[in-house]
Amino acid sequence: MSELMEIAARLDAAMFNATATPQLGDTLSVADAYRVQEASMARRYARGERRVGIKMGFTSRAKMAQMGVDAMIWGRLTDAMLVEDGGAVRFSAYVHPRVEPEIAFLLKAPLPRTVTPAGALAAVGGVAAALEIIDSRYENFKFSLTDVIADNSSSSGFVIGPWADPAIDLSNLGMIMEIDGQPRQIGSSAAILGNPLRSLVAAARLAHDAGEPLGAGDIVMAGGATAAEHLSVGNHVRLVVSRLGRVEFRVG
Ligand code: OOG
Ligand code: MG
Repeated sequence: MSELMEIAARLDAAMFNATATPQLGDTLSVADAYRVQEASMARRYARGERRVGIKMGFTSRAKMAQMGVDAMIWGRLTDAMLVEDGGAVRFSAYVHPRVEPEIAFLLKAPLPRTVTPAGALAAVGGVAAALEIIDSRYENFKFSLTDVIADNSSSSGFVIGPWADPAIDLSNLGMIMEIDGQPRQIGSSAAILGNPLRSLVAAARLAHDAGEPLGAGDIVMAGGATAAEHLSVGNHVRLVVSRLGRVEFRVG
């Protein structure tokens, strides 16, 4: 097995067994880190998981500042990561899960590599309030840029509220994330690159360059609008996005 395949197997096992693994350090190039991500995802597809879209990361200053990483990243989403709105996740399935407020897009048409925000919007069938459960497979939730890329950008779970009309102006929607009824993060969709549609534009380019262009039915998570919050057993997490709606889940 090549070194990249060995790292992919180690990260996949850390995810599967919900056990932290040591950081890789800055030993990989960005291109090799994405090769590791692709190889670790191939292991999941081989176990029957299906790719349903992609997630963008570090599209807001709040997220970059919290994690000390200042470049945009992306990762693959599978059907096994989808948590039903109002449903529950098992804390024991994760290493040290966190949650963050996001906006999700559902595509009704393919996106070319290069597209304007208005062009991207024309391919959107629905937009929704969404929560991302991130779970770094690295010890202490600490990583370098290439570490986190190799680890599928900490993708772990995602919850999507009812799809709303994409004609809603997404540039400045209030977002309140509550845990157990207490507001814990308050922000705006403007924190996501000024408008989450810009994240969709970037997603189209990155997915295309990886040889996996975005198509009808794909989901794109635009990235956290605020810092993430730690999850604990028993938590009830709820996000309300003005005009878009709400989404929630429990931790059992
Ligand atoms: C990396 C993933 C970043 C986002 O929305 O910015 C991310 C992490 O913070 O563990 O999902
Ligand atoms: Mg995220």
